[in-house]
Amino acid sequence: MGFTSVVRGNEAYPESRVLIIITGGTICMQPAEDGSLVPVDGFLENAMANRPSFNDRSERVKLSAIKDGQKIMLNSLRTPPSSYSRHIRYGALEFCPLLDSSSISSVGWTQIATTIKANYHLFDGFVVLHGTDSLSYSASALSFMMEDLGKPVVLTGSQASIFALQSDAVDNLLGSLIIAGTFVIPEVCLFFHHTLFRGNRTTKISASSFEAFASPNCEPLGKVTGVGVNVNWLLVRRPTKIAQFQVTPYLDMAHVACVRMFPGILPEMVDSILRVPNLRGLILETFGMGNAPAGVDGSLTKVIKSGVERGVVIVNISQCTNGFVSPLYAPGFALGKAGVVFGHDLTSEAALTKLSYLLALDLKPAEVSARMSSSLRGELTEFSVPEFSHPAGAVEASSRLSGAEAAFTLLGYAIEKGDFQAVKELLEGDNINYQLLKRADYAGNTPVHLAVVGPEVEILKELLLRGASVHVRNRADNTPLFLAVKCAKHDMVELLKQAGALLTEAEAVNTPI
Ligand code: ASN
Repeated sequence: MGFTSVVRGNEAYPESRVLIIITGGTICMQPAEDGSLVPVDGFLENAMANRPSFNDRSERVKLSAIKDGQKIMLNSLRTPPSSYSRHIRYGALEFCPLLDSSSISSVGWTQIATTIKANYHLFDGFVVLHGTDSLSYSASALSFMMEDLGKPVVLTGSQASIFALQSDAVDNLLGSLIIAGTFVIPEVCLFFHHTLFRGNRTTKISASSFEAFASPNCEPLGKVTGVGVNVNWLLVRRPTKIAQFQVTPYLDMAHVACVRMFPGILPEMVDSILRVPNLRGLILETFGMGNAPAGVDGSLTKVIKSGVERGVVIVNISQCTNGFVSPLYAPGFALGKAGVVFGHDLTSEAALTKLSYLLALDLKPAEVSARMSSSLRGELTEFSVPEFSHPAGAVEASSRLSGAEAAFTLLGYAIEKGDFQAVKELLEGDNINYQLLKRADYAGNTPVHLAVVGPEVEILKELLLRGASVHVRNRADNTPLFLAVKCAKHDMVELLKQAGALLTEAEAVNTPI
C-alpha cells in the first residue's frame, strides 16, 4: 500500500505479542518439604526457557509492560513459527504470592482485569495461567468485568504440574499461546485438553482427568485438530457497537450466596441465609427445570417471597449440568410468582459472578433481575432470538469458497469507490457466515484496512457495527489505525479510536495521534 512497514521480528515470519499473567495453580507447582504441592515462582525461566517449543533461542528482547502502574521492561521468549507462520513472543507477570486457585477471590480478579487493561495497548492477546479448581469462576468473573473486549484473553492451567513426567501442562499452555497470538477472538476463553471454550459457559467436571472442563450448554469455540485450530467463527462473539474496551474493576462478591435445594430442606435454613446482614443476591440451585420444594403449607415459598420483597435478587438455576430452567411445572411457576428470576441455562459459576457484577454496578434490584435473564457476554442462551436463514446458508461449501472470493473482490471495489449501498448489500449476504469481514487480500489487508484509506467514513462504521475487528494487522504488521494516521484521515482515526483501536508499540513511536 506504499507505506513503510513496521516490522517487529527481524526474520521472515511476523511476531505476535502475548502477555502471560501467572496466578498459580498446579501447572507451576512443585512438592514442598512436607510433600504437599505448592506453586513455585520463576515459571518463564524454569519451565519455559528450556523447552524448544517455547523458546526458539532467538535474541531475548525486552518487552515494555505495565506492572502496578509502573512501566517495566520484561524478559521475553519467542516460540518457533507456528503452523500459522507466526512467532509468538511473550513475557510473563507473576502474582505475588502465587495461589492455589481455591483461594482466589475478587481481589485476584481485579488484579487480572486491571493488568490486562493497563497492558492492552502493548500486547495482541493475553494468557492467564490459573489453577483448575476455581478456573470457571475466574473465567466467568473476568468475562463480565471486561466489556467491549477486542483481543483474546485465554485462561488455562493443568491437572499435572509442568515439571511432572506425564502432564497436560505443555499442551494446554502452548495451545493457549498460539490461540491468543493468532486469532482475534474478542472473548474471555478457557482452553483445556485441545478445546477452546467460552469461559463463562464452562464448569470443572473432573478432579483428575486431563479432560477436566465441559461447556454443557454451548458448543466449543474451537478445537485443536492436528497442527491447526478449527475456530467456530459462527459462535465467536463480535462487536455490535462502537465502543472502547473497558473494565469494571470490582465485583460485589461479599453480598451474594448460593444455596443448593435438597429434598426436605428446612425453610428456616433458607430464611437464615436470606437474613444475612446486607445480603443482596442469592442463587438457588433447583431441581430439573427449576423446581424447589414449597415447604409445609408453602412455607419455603413464603420465605423466598419475603426475601424478594426485602430487595434480595433471587436467581433460579438448575442443578442439572445440561438444560435450562423454566416455570413449566407448578413448583417452578410458584417461584416465578414469588419474584424469583429465571437464569435460563447459566452455570452456577456464571450466575454467581454475573450477579455480583450487576450488584457492583449499583443498579436497582428490578434492573439487576432484568439483566440476569438476558445475555451480556454470551453466558446464557436467549430463547427469544429469532432463527432465520439466508440464501447464502444454502450454498454448498464448495461453491461458497469461490463465491466468497468474488464477494471480497467486489467489496474491495465498493469500499474503494465509497459505494455505501453496494457495501451494505454485500455485507447483508455475509451476516450468516461472517467470512467476508475476516477475509484479507494478498497483503493481509482486511475490509477495515481498505475502508480507512477509502473515501467514506460511513462504510467503516458499517463494517465495525457488523463486527469487524479493529485489531487485525496486515502482512506489513500495520493496524488500520496506523494506516489512517499516515493518510491523515482524521475522521477515520476518530472512529477507530472510539471503537477501541490502538497503535502497536512500534507504530506509536513517531506517530502522534
Ligand atoms: N488445586 C489446584 C488449583 O486449582 C488444582 C489444579 O490446578 N489442577 O490451584
